[in-house]
Amino acid sequence: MQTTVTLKVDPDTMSTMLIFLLLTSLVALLKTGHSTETRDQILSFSPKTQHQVDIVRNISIQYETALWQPVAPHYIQEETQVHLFVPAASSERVKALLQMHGMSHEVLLANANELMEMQTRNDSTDPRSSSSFYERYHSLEDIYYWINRTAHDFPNTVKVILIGSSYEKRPLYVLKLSMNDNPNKKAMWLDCGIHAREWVSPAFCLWFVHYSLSFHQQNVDITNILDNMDVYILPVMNPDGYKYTWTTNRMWRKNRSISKSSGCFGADLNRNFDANWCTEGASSNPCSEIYCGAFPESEPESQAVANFLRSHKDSIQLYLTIHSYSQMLLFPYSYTLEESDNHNDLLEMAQEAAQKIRRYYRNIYRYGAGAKTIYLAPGGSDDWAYNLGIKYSFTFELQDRGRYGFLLPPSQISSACNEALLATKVIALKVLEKTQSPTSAPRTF
Ligand code: 0X9
Ligand code: ZN
Repeated sequence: MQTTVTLKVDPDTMSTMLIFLLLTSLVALLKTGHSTETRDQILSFSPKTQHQVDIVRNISIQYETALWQPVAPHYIQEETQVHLFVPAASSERVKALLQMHGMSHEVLLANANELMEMQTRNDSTDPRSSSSFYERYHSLEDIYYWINRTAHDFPNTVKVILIGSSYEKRPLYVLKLSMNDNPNKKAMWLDCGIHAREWVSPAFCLWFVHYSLSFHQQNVDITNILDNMDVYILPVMNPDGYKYTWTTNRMWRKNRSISKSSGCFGADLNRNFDANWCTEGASSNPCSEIYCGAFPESEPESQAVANFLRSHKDSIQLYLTIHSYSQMLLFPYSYTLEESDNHNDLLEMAQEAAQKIRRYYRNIYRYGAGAKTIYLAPGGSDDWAYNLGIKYSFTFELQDRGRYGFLLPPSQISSACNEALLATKVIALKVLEKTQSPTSAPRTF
């Protein structure tokens, strides 16, 4: 049996109830606001004076924070945006310090923990999940397994080459995609994961291989590229660092070699190549995020890559290295403000790639020589490869521009990779056009 109760409330009681409801929601809101303080956060702010710059530098050194942008305290400047990862434990103190010194801040991410959890969740077993293998981030073990399985599934076109091992003795595997045995075939190189925390980078290498193997003979551009070039892909250049971001510290950048004198870990592999090594823009302090290592190629990871490129320099025409974040297409030089010999060629290629990304995906990529576009940074793999003679050399900085930074949600992997793939195709086709003799011009459909 159903009973209906009709409540009659006079206007006075009604307004008291409304006030009560409002107050309780306000308390709840305040409580939620407070609970975000117990979460790791990403703050954004811009110091306006030299004094504020000094304060921010000190905060980033003294507190257990991680600078996302710029890469090291040295680069913090007046009127430039700082993105700072602040662990829950120091969040209130850091915010108070900023406020005390007249710097207002914006919370870019209020709950970084939730995003980190989302990135490592393996929802492949969840029947409701619609994302594919390539739309998720993968542990190092999964990536090693994937490398083997890919070579096994495509025995005629994919080979695995062991080019060396990391400081902690993990294998550095390169996949070679080769669709035919044409004589004097050209090649391109693609590496990912030089910086451990830039997870969308290895995701791109996997994406590229999958796309190449799925769309060769289907898509005209990738067919042209693969029919005329072998492709060498190193999915994770810094396996020790990558592993460490999965197990211990999500914000780790460098490799994991130990410097006995300081007790600090890691050299920045992108400061360890022999290209004006350890001059302005790198640090000789082993505790710095941009530590250049003890000497050029002191790190087994950069040495393995350099050795491989040296021994294949006659065939490799294009060097591509993938980083994140900030959406940029960079080319040499980064170690000097001087222009490279083929600056205009490189500029034109980067411009065309950026224009296409804008047209097809409505995303803005900045482009230009590294030193002029971002900062002086010597010892980089792109500049070193360029000076070795690989005249088409690019660094891509993938999505986003700071909304999620290194914590790009898995749902955005596909758009980040698709636009980088488009840029790769534009540039590789241009390289073919510029390097091939007229008799062996690429096939057009
Ligand atoms: O500083 C870097 O190594 C790269 N930026 S990142 O934020 N991913 O760390 C830019 C590399 C540009 N090229 C060279 N510095 N050679
Ligand atoms: Zn990087």
